[in-house]
Amino acid sequence: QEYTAIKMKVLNWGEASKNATSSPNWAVSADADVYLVAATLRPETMYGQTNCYVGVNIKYGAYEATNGQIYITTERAAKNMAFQGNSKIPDQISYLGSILGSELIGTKVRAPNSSYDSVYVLPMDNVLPTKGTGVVTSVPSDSPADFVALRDLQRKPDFFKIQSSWVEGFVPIDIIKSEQYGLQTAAFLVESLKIQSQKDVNQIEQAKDLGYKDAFFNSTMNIGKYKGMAVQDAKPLIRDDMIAAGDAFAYAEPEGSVVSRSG
Ligand code: ZZB
Repeated sequence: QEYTAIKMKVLNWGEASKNATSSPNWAVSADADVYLVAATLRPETMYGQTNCYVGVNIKYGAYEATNGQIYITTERAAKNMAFQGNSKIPDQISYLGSILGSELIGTKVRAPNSSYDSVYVLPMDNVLPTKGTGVVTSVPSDSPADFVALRDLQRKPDFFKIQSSWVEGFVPIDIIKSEQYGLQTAAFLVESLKIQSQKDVNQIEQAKDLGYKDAFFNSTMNIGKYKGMAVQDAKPLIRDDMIAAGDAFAYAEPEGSVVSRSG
């Protein structure tokens, strides 16, 4: 599986990271260049990022990349990156310390290409530790899972132990135009499949499949440099632009290494 790894630079560490028992010294040193790295199959949707998701119980690590920057991912992803030439120590992880997902909540990061200057790290139930980097960037306009998770957080901030200011005002953006679903594909699919919450994992999976197909075959860009172009054609161009800008890098996952919900 060929992903695009999106570099979300840490702008401000949240309170939870400071109180962490495992409080890592790499995070405390103010001028460290630290990024949460999110794996995506949809680089063309980065204009619509409103937040970033982690799993609260997932253990993340900080790893030094070839370029000296610090990447936060799961250990599994760091190993894959090392084999793909993206570790300070060739072919081996360059481990600096660990941090729990719950300790990342409330941290403010830069989401490259997004219309929002900075976004918050938030909890999502369905983040798989065995897929991608364990960090998911959220595009609620086009990803049903992201839409539903953000809506849950906006409805019940206290239940999810987040501050409402981390989700208030983060409105899904019209980034892609679908012939069938309009400018808000995720909302359309969530509504028509009657998805209530993050717990409806099977319907979310179904909505995702419909969303992928429609975006690839029947949609055009509604924003950015390639506005008006078919998504299918814009996708590799936007990916290349982001890599050239230093906002992303290629990340591949060996076939069969991913434990998916659908088996
Ligand atoms: C941004 C995005 C925008 C995504 C979109 C999808 C969509 P798949 O399809 O099952 O192979 N993702 C990445 N890592 C994880 C993880 N560890 N746990 C849970 N979800 C994860 O999965 C690839 C997609 O699942 C990725 O692409 C990411 O969300 C998420 F508009 O990134 B995507 C219709 C889908 N639209």
